[in-house]
Amino acid sequence: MFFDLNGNLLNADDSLGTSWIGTEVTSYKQVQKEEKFIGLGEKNGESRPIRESLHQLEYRLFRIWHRDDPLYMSIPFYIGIHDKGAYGIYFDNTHKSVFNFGASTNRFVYFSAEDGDLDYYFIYQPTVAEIISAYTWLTGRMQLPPKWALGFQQCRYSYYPDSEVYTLAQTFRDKKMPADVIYLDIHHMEAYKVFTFDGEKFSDPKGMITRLKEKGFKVVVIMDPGIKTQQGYLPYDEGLENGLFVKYPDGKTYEGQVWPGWCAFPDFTKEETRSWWAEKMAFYTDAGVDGFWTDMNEPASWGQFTPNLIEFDYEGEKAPIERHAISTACKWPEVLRKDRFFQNPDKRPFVLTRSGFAGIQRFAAAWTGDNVASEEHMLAGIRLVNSMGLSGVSFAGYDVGGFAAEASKSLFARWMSLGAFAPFYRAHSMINSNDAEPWAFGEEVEEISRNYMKLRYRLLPTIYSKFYSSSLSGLPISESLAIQYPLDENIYLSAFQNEYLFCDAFLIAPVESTKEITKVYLPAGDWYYLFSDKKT
Ligand code: MIG
Repeated sequence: MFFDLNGNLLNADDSLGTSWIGTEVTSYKQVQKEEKFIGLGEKNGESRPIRESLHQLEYRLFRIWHRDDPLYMSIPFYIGIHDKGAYGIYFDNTHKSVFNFGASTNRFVYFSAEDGDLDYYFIYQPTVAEIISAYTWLTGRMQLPPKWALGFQQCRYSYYPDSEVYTLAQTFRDKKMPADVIYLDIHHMEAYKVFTFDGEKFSDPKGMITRLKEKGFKVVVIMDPGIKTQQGYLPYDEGLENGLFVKYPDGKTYEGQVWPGWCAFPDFTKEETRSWWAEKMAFYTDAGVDGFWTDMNEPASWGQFTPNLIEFDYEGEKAPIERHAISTACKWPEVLRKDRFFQNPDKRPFVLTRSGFAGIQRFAAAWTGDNVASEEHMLAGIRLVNSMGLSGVSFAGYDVGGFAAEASKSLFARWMSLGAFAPFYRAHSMINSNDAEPWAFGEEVEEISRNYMKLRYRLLPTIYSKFYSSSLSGLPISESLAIQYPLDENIYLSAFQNEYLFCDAFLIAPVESTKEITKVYLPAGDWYYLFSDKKT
């Protein structure tokens, strides 16, 4: 049982306490009166990424498993809120886990893992904000990213060849739309092989990046962890020769299929692999690449069912994938943070990741992965980002405009305006989809997009300051109202569940682009209209 200093009961085990069934370990907890549960990063347990309410964890079941899951980020941390106080629980176990907040039982809530230890941290602080701060004290905080990473970013699967990339950059400038970053998705590589550029599509990568820099753009490239098993391809030969790949217990290299075909997977739980990869990064930094986008790092492979018995070195201890699937999810982005491959040690790295575990915020920003161009996904993305913020990941965003399917004009315009109030502001779209740049939806949408992009840049001093304070406190930039108003029942109503605070200053009330009017809930405090300064 956990009490505060005044004797208020915060949390207690059910009489079943902790139990084992085989290797599976479970902790059963009582539920306090009217208790709400929030957190768990990006997980929501259902088909992605619809959440029913802000207290989405109630009555729901969540599985955490490091595979190519529909929601990629695994953060086993949640916060319980009731009228006697709030607390956080961080279940420090990387095995396949379940968090059951009352699905099919009215007796208790529980969390369990298939294997491993029952190590959990119970965090008590007087406020939800301080709980998050304490949790990030433990698991780490975002390092201040370079300022350009706070600007508008344009992505597509994929922009090529180089002439198309120039045109894209020039169009932003011609149209006076502020933007800082252009992404190169997987087609920049030759046959999807990491550490290569496709010589036909990009004959002079360094020259191209220099020219883009002259236009004020940074270039971020995608990196997939799979290394094509092709003799003569240096990264494969070196990895094989030096034993840097993940192996079966009999010492044979594990191979799975991804974009390049059959691949071997670097074992990032080995220092040798990490320094090897860091050295190889010179390939990109020499060409002038400024940031890296780690994808498919769950790790994903076709079939999505990596055999359980493959082994990771785990700093010499040897551990099966269930213990260290976080190798590629966390250790890999960590490699990219290392200053050693940046010629200029003062340069702040920018890494964007799809996958991660508790603590990933130290190494990378996160985006919510493949969403769909729909009103529901637009709003769900906001809740996911807010939920990641509750779980320590401050620098997060979603694919503005929707990755799969086609956005309507109104949806795209609304998404661009909401994205201006997301920590990470990037438009992205799927291969073979229509053009989805901010000017591709007609003049009116272009004008709306430009206005919000400009507003974003006007707010940059505020946003940058908030990033700085978040790097010190661990508190989110995009903030669920449950942090400041945990006992206000209204904020949990589904009508208001999408509202959030941005940079401590703005109350954002997202609404479907099909709606002309909506009810907004104003929590306690004085509120002013942004565009008129009038008090509400
Ligand atoms: O199997 O690199 O989520 O953003 O454009 C798809 C291609 C692989 C998934 C990422 C998406 C990216 C895409 N990638």
